[in-house]
Amino acid sequence: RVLVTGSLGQLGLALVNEMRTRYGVGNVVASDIRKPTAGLPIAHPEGPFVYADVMNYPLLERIIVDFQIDWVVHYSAMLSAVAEKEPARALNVNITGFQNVLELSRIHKLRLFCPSTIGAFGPQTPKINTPDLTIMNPNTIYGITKVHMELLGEYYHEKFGVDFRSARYPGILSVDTMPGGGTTDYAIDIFHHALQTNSYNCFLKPETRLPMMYISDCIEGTLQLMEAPVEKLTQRVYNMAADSFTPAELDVAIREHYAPDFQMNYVPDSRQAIADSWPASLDDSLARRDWGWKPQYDTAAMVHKMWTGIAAQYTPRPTKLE
Ligand code: VAH
Repeated sequence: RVLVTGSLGQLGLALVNEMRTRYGVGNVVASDIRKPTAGLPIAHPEGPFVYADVMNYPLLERIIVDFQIDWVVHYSAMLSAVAEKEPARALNVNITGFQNVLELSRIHKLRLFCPSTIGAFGPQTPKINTPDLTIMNPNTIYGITKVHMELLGEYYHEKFGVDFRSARYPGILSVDTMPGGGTTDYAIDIFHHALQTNSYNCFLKPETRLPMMYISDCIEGTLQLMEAPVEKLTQRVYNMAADSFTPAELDVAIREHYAPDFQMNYVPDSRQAIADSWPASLDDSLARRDWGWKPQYDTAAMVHKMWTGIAAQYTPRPTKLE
């Protein structure tokens, strides 16, 4: 069975829904520090859910033993922008939470996937086609905790044989699930604002180029890496990319194809410095070579998927004729 922490987040909801479809509803145990409220897009609400704080080591071990878990996907984390606002809590959740899951993976011989991020790179990292192995030096709490995660996961693999796997995610665009306090959230917010008010105050500068990916590519790639035969993996942590775009390019795409009088304003805030420390594009050739990574959505396809998917949410359903 698989345990997914952070299962009610932007990515967790999509991963649990897809895993339950593929592996069987009862074989995917969802957990989160939040409660599964009505309105969340939970495709299989009858599936097992356990309210758990990743800081609670004994409770995590209880879940692993009672549910006979053999894979863990550790999605619990505080993302870049929120982690800068609450550093102490972010260190607890992102570092102690991961260490709990990693130690339990060692003791109970679990396969463990924990996502890293483009946020693990820093201002000195080469920005174009950033390779898997390069200067890291992130200057955000989030990035520091994710480099810690990568290094400790690799150490546990080398020293104790833990089957640890990780992929550095770009910003992820999704229609049905909302982002959780990151710097790339503008790329989702823009569609909701454009469709509600035909305008958007973007918190990043127009030319801020960041690697981005559509959520179904992210979930598909994550499952490919999780299911890959271990002998195919030449490393523990892989870059994973699809395309890169800027707020200005989104603005043009929306006005050209969907809303000609859409009004984009630029009001950069503290997230600009975070975005400026990240790469503009990634080299993910090793993921493509080792475990067959192949994204389906480029920027135009992502924009189309986001606009049509989110527009459907704002189109008032025809009221039933009395
Ligand atoms: C964030 N969406 O912005 C997350 C992600 C690549 C960025 O880690 O913090």
